[in-house]
Amino acid sequence: MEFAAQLSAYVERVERGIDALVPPAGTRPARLHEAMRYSLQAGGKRLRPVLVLAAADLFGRRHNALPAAVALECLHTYSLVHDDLPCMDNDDLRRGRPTAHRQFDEATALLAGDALLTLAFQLLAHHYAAAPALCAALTREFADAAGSQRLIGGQMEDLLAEKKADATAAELDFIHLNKTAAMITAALAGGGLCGGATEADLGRLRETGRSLGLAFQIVDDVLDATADTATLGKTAGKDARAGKTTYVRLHGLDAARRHAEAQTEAALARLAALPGDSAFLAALARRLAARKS
Ligand code: GRG
Repeated sequence: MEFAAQLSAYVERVERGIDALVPPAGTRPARLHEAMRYSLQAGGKRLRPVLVLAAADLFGRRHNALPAAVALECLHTYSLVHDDLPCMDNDDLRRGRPTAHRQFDEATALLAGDALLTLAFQLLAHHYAAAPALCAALTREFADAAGSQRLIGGQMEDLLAEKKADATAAELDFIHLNKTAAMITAALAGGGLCGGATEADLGRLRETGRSLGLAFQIVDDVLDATADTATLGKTAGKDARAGKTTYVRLHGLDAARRHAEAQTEAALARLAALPGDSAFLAALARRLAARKS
């Protein structure tokens, strides 16, 4: 199948999975479930759940990877909802729509984020109960990636770095590896776990996720500096206005672009060492490097 058709087939599977596995908007308390669905179903690239499904397919899909894919999108969306709150990034626009606290109110957005985080682990517990070893491995992979030493730790250091005149390149790497690459790594490893990957291949998937995640974040920094708000669907130019240390600020636009290319090449080399047909994942990595939003 051609790349674009394969990507939309994966995205459609994810959309159907979200609709089926997340409580309906009318579920009591309706305002909370409406807010959860509002943020989840606002669009978004669905990068992480697509990576889960595509990584599982590399290994012949021993277990249905869809609940894991939806769980990871719930975790990612919770982090966006909380990141947008007034006490963090205080943003008005996300995925081309008003942020959750603008559409509802701050308390509802906070609770919707909490509920999405919890729902991720409910989905794992309920849908992989018949495969306890897989259930434990997925829980460990996702909890480690989203925890205090990875996603939340990266966010904490990001907030601390905003208060400093200049963060160092090493501090910036810590932030990007944890705030961005951890969830992308968890997506590939989670898919590998569902597909029945060996430990060696799980290691290769995690290395791929590290490079892909770094490339993704550097491109994000470049887009923040060069694209407009309408194209991005979120406020553009925020990093520079906030005086934030980014790859672009530390190294300049050209070097940032070269660095993203080098990380993409590293990801492609690691993908090539995996069994199965990794052509879709390789094409996705190239698309991410060239993306405009
Ligand atoms: C609140 C614990 C906590 C963490 C927040 C997600 C996040 C961490 C911050 C948002 C800002 C940011 C630049 C995060 C890095 C990861 C990233 C680029 C997220 C956006 O992911 P996309 O572009 O979003 O895949 P869509 O909307 O397409 O899913």
